[in-house]
Amino acid sequence: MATIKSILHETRIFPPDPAFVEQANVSGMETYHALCAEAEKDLPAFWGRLAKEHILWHKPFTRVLDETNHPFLNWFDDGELNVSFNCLDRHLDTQPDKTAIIFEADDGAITRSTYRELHHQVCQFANGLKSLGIKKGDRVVIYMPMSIEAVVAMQGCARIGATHSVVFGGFSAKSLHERILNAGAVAVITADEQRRGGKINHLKAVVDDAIARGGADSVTSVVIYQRGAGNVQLHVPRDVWWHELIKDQSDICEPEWVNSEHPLFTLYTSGSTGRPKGVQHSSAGYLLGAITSMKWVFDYKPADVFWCTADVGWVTGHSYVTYGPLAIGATQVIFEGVPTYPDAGRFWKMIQDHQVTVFYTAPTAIRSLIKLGPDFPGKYDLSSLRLLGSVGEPINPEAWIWYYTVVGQSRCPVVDTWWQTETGSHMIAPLPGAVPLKPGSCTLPLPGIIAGIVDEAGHDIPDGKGGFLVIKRPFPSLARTLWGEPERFRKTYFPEELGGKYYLAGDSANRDADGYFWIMGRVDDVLTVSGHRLGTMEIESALVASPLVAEAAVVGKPDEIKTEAIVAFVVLKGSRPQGANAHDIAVELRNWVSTEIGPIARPDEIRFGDNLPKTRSGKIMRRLLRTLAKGEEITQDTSTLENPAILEQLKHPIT
Ligand code: 6R9
Repeated sequence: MATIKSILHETRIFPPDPAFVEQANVSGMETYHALCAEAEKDLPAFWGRLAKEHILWHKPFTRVLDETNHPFLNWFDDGELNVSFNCLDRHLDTQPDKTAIIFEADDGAITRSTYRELHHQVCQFANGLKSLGIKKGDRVVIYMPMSIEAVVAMQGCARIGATHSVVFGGFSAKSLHERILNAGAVAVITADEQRRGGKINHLKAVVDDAIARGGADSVTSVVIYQRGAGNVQLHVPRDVWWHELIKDQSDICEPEWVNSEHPLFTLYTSGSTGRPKGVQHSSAGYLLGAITSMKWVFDYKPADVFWCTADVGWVTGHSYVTYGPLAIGATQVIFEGVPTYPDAGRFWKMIQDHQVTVFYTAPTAIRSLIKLGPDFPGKYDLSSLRLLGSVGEPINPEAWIWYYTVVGQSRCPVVDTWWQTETGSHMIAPLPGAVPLKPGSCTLPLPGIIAGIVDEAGHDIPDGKGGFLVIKRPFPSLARTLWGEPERFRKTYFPEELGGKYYLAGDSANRDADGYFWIMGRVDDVLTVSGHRLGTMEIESALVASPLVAEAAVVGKPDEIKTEAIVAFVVLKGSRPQGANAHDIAVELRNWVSTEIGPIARPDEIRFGDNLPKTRSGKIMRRLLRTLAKGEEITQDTSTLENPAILEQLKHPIT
């Protein structure tokens, strides 16, 4: 049986503070266990109860789960609702004047929208879309900067039943073109420009370039939100300014009632190989996952100021900016810029200024802020914070400890949330008023999520040995298919070899004796070293535990004796070492890993860079590093790479 060896030994444990437990939405382990037991006893009854409690239905459902056509499942399938109605109209009687969004621009300017105002903005814009002939079932591509308008655009589509497909504003014309074609979009919503870190990015020009590449005749309208000076080439009648479009529109727009399973959005995820996949989500099941996780994992309270730093171009920005926080009626912060502009204290200053209580960001941001400004949090008053979250990659235990002690002042639980574009909402994450935390572990599955670890044949692997992470039973927020590619959906996520019933996440993981999950990385990233299969994450975490190291990525390169040799790409907290100094530090770090976790994990080679190659959502691109480790030229698509210049530094081994 091919298990994956776990070599990380993390023993620190942080039980929840009694005061936090007392006020928590899910308070104490007994309550958590009771919810899990309710779900295990009768899974459809459990989700059916929650769907009735948390969603406003236009037409109530009578059936919860239909598995006849597995893996293409139907949830609540005779019910009707509108997601935008559930995010906006439901608050109009109870809290119309509550601030829904506090928007902070790159230059610090602040704009606010109450629930009443946001409702008006969405209705007007939805009427504008209708005036362009856009209707239920049409696909609309959104290519916008972080802004209140980006949320309005998404909610506006949801209001009229159009399926949106957001493309991150940093993607190239080529990627945008591919996505427009794949979706068969009838419209693109964009802006003249985007401002991040003091730099201007001309979005509309990229849209023009993408459409000019041909085959995009389905696109009959381009709507442009004016963020900057408005210097764009207008292609009339195709192009229309946002402010012109909404000028005479009514601020009342009756929502389009759609079936539970109506596609709310598709979102392209690149994966490590192959063409991007258009992950397609439902309306009701998706919304339910966003709402329950806001309450369980973020322990949402009406007085919270919630801030998820993700761009709406990623799933995190869908579930925890556009949909989850609005559906539960939260006040949230939306930020246009980057964490390091004007300096590495920006996040902390914004937490202070807006009195943020729940803060959710990615390990890549945490690690880069440790490198660039470890003392910055101390300059600001962070006493409003009560909960911290992490998402996107495994958070190395040392980065976790910094986040917990320096940012959270050892007062705020850290929720490390494991989930994916495909799962729609959190899957494995601590409920902060119940589950004791272990740095580096995303802890236990949410109630109703039946997770497991299996080998290549789909058999359970004993605790303590790593294998493939799967979800064994259906849950409402899972993607329904890949846009236009149902067979690819089945083969990728429900492979025959595993029996066809389990959702295969594509990550490797290990479960400890307490049932805690430890994500070891993508399955493609597992190394085979002298007959042992090792997850890259654990070696990286050992490196990051060294006082010298800010970030590390580990890959394998073919080796005649060991099968694979371990190559570590390392970013130091100080500057990049050169010459003999680099050589000495490399020796020191190799020995460090050897003493920390054992000689088996000792890197054969270390290379230093000022940064690591990352995707635009901040994930380390290990496939490029594998090519560099082998000494080969890069032929892969690097269009999603945030910082291509880094590759040059990482090309050569230290001599
Ligand atoms: C939400 C999101 C999904 C992949 C996933 C895994 C990695 C995300 C993680 C994590 C360890 C966490 N990942 N959260 N790994 N711990 N808390 O990031 O979606 O962009 O689709 O990426 O990200 O490898 O499979 P997506």
